[in-house]
Formats: sequence, structure tokens, C-alpha cells
Amino acid sequence: MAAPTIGTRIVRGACPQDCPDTCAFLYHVEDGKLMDVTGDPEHPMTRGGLCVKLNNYAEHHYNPDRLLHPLKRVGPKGSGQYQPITYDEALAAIKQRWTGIIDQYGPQAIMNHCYLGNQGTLNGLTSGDAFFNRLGATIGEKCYCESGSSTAWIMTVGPTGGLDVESLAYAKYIIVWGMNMISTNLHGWPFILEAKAKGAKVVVIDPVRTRTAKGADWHIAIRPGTDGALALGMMQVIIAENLVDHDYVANYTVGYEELKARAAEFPPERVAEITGIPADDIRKLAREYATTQPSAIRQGVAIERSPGGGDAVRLVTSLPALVGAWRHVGGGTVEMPIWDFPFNFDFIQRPDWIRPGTRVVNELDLGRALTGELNLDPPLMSVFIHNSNPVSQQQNANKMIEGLQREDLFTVVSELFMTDTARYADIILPATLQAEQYDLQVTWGHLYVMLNQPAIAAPGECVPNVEMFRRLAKTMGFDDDYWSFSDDELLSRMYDWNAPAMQGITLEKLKEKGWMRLNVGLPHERAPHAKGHFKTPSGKCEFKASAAANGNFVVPVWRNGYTEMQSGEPVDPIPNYIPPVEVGANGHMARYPLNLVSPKPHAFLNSQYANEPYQQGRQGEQRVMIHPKDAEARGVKNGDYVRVFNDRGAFEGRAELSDDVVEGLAMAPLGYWPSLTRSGSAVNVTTSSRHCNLGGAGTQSDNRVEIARI
Ligand SMILES: Nc1nc2c(c(=O)[nH]1)N[C@H]1C(S)=C(S)[C@@H](COP(=O)(O)OP(=O)(O)OC[C@H]3O[C@@H](n4cnc5c(=O)[nH]c(N)nc54)[C@H](O)[C@@H]3O)O[C@H]1N2
Ligand SMILES: Nc1nc2c(c(=O)[nH]1)N[C@H]1C(S)=C(S)[C@@H](COP(=O)(O)OP(=O)(O)OC[C@H]3O[C@@H](n4cnc5c(=O)[nH]c(N)nc54)[C@H](O)[C@@H]3O)O[C@H]1N2
Ligand SMILES: [Mo]
Repeated sequence: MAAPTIGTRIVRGACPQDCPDTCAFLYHVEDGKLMDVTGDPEHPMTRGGLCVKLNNYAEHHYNPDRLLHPLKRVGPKGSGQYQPITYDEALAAIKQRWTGIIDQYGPQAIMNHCYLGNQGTLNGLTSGDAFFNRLGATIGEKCYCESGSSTAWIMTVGPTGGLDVESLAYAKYIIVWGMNMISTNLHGWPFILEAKAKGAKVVVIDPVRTRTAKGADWHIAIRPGTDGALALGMMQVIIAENLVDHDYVANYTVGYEELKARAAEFPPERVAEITGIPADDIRKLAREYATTQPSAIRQGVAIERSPGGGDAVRLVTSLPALVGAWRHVGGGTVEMPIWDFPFNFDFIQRPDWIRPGTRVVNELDLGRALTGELNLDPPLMSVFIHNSNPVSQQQNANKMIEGLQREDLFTVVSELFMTDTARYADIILPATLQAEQYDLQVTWGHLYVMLNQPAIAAPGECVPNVEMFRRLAKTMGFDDDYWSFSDDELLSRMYDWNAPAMQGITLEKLKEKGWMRLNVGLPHERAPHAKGHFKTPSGKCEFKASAAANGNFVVPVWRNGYTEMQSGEPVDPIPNYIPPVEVGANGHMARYPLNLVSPKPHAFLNSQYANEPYQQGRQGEQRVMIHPKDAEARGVKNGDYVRVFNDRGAFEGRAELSDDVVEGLAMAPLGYWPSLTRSGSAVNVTTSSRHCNLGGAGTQSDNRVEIARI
């Protein structure tokens, strides 16, 4: 970090990105200009360093391609031809179209599509909910990520933060399961290195030998979508070899006998066939995990990205109770600790404004909804997209594009840049970047409350999402107090500031300090479930889930506060292995022989920064990793351009021959802007619309493709 020069003002902020690290920022400002953004050296997780994505974040604010004024489409949808209009003109145009649509079809013909481009409480995931609930729009379920895992987690252990990532330093055996931490949770990795230095063993379960796998002691290459079988196989060994913590199980769990019966169906030899992991490795993993305490599991989101992903997360989440790992500091598991934060989501989302009988559409089904496949009545006639870039990020992207091309559809996009999604908008509204806005960040990888304070003025006519919705509300004639609350008034109600976890934490103190740790125990002493205290209906770890009686549900945060309609297909009270549909020898689409996984890019944050030269340089062109034998069979050499395709679509990339993937597996990182690639398309044109068995999540890892040399 450069020494501050005279005249440099430091403003405390927090990283806006959808990432478990939520770093503490220091904005360096001179004469109203943002000179640099650095990591706060005092923050226990940030430790003074930002990641490759954010370490030239100041310049990102001055990217000449930023959208600075509202735009109106003047060419065909997708062409990117626009002309500037004033904000008032944009608001008037939106009101006019929406009023017409509401008169003809009712407000449910309008839908919001929002994800986590920004992770604030004012400007993030839930920023449009109050407005669209007030409008009476179709509810968009936001199931891009963690909705399956969180449903599974809550079914099993309840809404608990679980293991603190910082406590990993005290573990003796660490399994990083379906997570590429060095790319995606970089600031959590030092705690693992600390444990490793003290002799802990680190295991990575991932189909790909990732950077993280290379930094571990043992990489277990699992076939995508078979994690549930592996967990059941581990349980079978743990139970058969009597490595169970019977005292813990008797006191703090329910459903052991039923789980035992289920696990008995999964001896290591059967699990080896399903997962591709040798039976002896499964035995060894189970024994070591059970007997090396404290043992910890860091769960990644990738476990959910398969048809059986929800039950897989329930099974993985059940493991620590079986072996009593929760007894110890550093033992247990973490999905995401967000549940320890006492958010006041009812205030943020205003579910009380939802009109009875309002329909719910999973955002991941937007393409199918727009093209008529879902037979919606009334049809969707308008979509409002902010904080998300579905043309790049959403599975079955060609279906999405087909829908967005509809001439009779009125699309509004709020964006920072002219993304591939923005190109389909009728009206574009310009948004602010983090140094220009005020917010309390949501964090999902550590236990600190983080405040972001504005450091510089917003350029042009850019406004934060919260202000955009205030203006839209006023334009639509909403006269509730809610729309005149200042940011501070809103923030003062975003949390239950009187909750025990928030004791001693105030907005005033946060303005001074930037961040404060929740009162939920310090990393070296925290063992939240040493004596049970699970947040399930029974207060125990539910191997047999009482919440299964609700059917397949989506956690209210992702469902926009709406809980009434939470029934769905029945859910087995005892989690099971649900096989992938496409992956595997006889899967659907068997004529496409390769399983493609499309994980997070190292140098982009989903699709953000994929338009920045520095990150493009670090990330390189779209690559497609395949095993040398699969390459040879197709006449593909290292560095050749290849076409990756299936029935759903095709994209191109450069072949990277490597035995970091096994035969039959291919890997292509996510995040490229289709318009910036040679084929005009990216990985999500190949992924399917299918959902994971819980929480409406996607199944991006269950994807069969063929690869050919160009
Ligand atoms: N650099 C960077 N960091 C990020 C992001 C980013 O885009 N770039 N995105 C952020 C977001 S939104 C999220 S949700 C997190 C997610 O971060 P992670 O939880 O790490 O998730 P993924 O990158 O989807 O996948 C992680 C690993 O899972 C493997 N995998 C794929 N399918 C399976 C499977 O079926 N089973 C198992 N065991 N492993 C599988 C992949 O090969 C990959 O190496 O990262 C955040 N951090
Ligand atoms: N194949 C495949 N697909 C995946 C995944 C995968 O692993 N594989 N991962 C999935 C996961 S985990 C996730 S979380 C999703 C992420 O999907 P998205 O949330 O859609 O991801 P981003 O690319 O971050 O897009 C966010 C957009 O919001 C814009 N934005 C940022 N801040 C603001 C703001 O303050 N206001 C407004 N109005 N706009 C803003 C950005 O410019 C960006 O274009 O992708 C999912 N898609
Ligand atoms: Mo995500």
C-alpha cells in the first residue's frame, strides 16, 4: 500500500461483490478523485490485501465505457444502438409502458430480475423487492446461487452461521468440498494454511485439480453431481467401523436409525462406481475425517449445481454431527455464516405488500417464461433487470436471448456497462459504483458487519439502486412513507440492532470504524453446536428433516419474503443420493460424450471485470480444459481453437490439454461477455434449464457437450 500523500483523504468502505470475503476497503481520495482502493490491514480477513479482481478498483470507476446517462433503444434489440435521454424522460417512458401493460394484463405481467451484482442491503439482492411487491408484480425467485444449499442447510441444522471460517485455523482435518477457495474465497485460505502449518491435513473434493487442489495434501477427483453418494459412502464406513460419536448423536441429532439404514445402501464399492473415486480412498477419507478431530468441512456452492445437489448438501451437512466434530473449536461445517446476522428482511422486502395469490416465477426460468414455455397467464410483458447479467450468467442462455428478443416485451435494465443483457433493453438506467454509494454490506463468508461510505460523487446521472427505486415509486404515484426514508433511516432498520449478536454495534460506530465483529464468539473459542443448540424445530441436527413436511421450499430471502406458497414436490425426510441426469455413462444426452463444468473465473467476478483489460490479461481468452486423450481422439492440440456444443448451443475457446481433468471431463471458466468472445457466446449457452432438487437452484455442472477442433 502506497503511503498516503498530503491531501489524501481515507474513507472506509466495503467490497460490493458477491463473494464470501467482503473485504474492508480504504478509499484514497484526492480533490474528489478516487486515487486508489486498498484493503484494510486491520481487518482480520482482508489483512490489507485485495484480490486480482479488485486491485485496480479505483480505475474501474473511471472506465470510459461506463454508462453515465439513461439511454433509449433506437436500433433492433441486441444491436446496442441507443440514444441518451434524461432521467425524467426515462421515468416517464417506463411509467407510460407499465401503465398500459397494467391496464391490459394486470401488474403480474411485469417481473423483476435481480441478483447480486451488488451485495448491499440498500442496493443488493433485495433492493427491488419492496418496489415490485408494492407494484403487484410477479415475484421473481432469485435462485442463482446458494438457494439450494441454504434450503438444505436450514433443513438440517437450521439458520445457524455454523463454523467460522477464521476458526479453520484450529482444525486438524479440513475438507474443502466443491470450492476453489484460492480463486473464490482467497481471504479464507490463510486460515487453512495456518492450520496446515500446525500439521492439519487438507483435502479438496473437486472434479478438477484446481489451484486449491494443488495447494492441498490430497485431491479427490469426484464425478460432478455425485457428492451425495460420497457422503453416504463415508457414513457407511463411519457407521460400519463404529467411528460414530454415539453420545453426540444420541443427545443432539434426530433420525440416526433411518440415516444408518440409508447409508447401508452405499458401501464403498458401489460409491466408487458412482463417483469414480477408488473404494479404498473412500474408506481412508471416512476414517481420517471421523478420527482426526477437530475436523472441518468448507462447503462450496458447486455441490448444489446438480439435480441431487440439495440432498448432497444435506448429507455433507450431516457429517459433523455423526462424528461429533461440532464439539470442538474449528470443527463442524460452514455453508455460509449469513444466518448469524439479524437482518430485518421483512422491512427490506416488505412481504406485507404482496397481494394474495401473486404468482412466483424462478428467475432462472425467465427465458422459458418469456418464450411462452411456462404458459403464463397473463404473459410476461415487461422485465426489469438490475444487478444481474443473465445473458452471460444464466443457464440455457439462448432461451433467455430468444425471450429478450420479443418485440412486444418492454425491458428495462439498470447497469454500469453496456453488457450483453443491457443490449436487449428498451430503456437503460445508469447505476453507481461502490465508491459513489452508501450501504451496509451483506456478508456471507465472515462474521463482520461492514459499512460502505461514499467517497466520491456519482458521475453523470448515475444513481444507486435504492434511489432509482425511490424515483420509480414516486413516478408510479406510491405515497408510502417508505419511499421518503433516507438511506440512514433505512439502514437503521435493516438490522435488528437490539439482537444479542449486534450488542455494542451501532451505525455511528460503524461510520467511524468501518466494520465490527458480530457478538457470536471469537474464532478461537467459538463452537456454536458443541452442545447441540441447532436452530431446527427440534433443536437438534436433523438427519431426518422435519422441514421436509413443507415440501420443496425456497428460503424467503431468495423468494422475496414470500412464504405462503412454500409447498412443492414432496421431499424425502432422509436425504438420498439423487443421480445427475446428464453426467455419467448412460445419462440423458449420451450422444454428447463429455461432462462440462463451468466454474468461477479467477480474474473476473462472475461477468464483472470481464470488460477490463487488466483482468482480461490475467484471465486470458476463454479456455476449455480437456484431457490429452480426449483431445487426441478429436485431433485437438494444445492451444487449438475448439467449438464446444450440444443441442442447446455452442461457444468457442482455446483448448488446454491437461490431466487436471480426468478423461470424459471438460472445464471452461464462466464469466466471459458473449459479445467480447470470438463466437459471440459463452459457456451458459450449453447449460440446461433444469433445477436442483431443492430451493430452485440451477444444475450447471450437469452438462454434456461435444468438443471439435475448428
Ligand atoms: N474469482 C472469483 N471469485 C468468486 C466468484 C467469481 O466469479 N470469481 N464468484 C463468487 C460467487 S457468486 C460464488 S457463488 C462463489 C462460488 O465459489 P465456489 O464455491 O468455489 O464455486 P464454483 O466456482 O462454482 O465451483 C467450485 C469448484 O467446484 C467444482 N465443481 C463443479 N461441480 C462440482 C460437483 O458436482 N461436485 C464437486 N465436489 N465439485 C464441483 C468446480 O470444478 C470448481 O473448482 O465464488 C465467489 N467468488
Ligand atoms: N455456468 C455457470 N453459470 C453460473 C454459475 C456457474 O458456476 N456456472 N454461477 C452462478 C452464480 S453462483 C451466480 S451468483 C450468478 C451470478 O450472476 P449475476 O449476479 O448476474 O452476475 P454478475 O456477472 O456479477 O452480474 C451482475 C451485473 O450487475 C451489474 N451491477 C453491479 N453493481 C450494480 C449496481 O449497484 N446496480 C446495478 N443496477 N447494477 C449493478 C454488473 O455490472 C453486472 O453486469 O451466476 C450463476 N451462473
Ligand atoms: Mo454465486
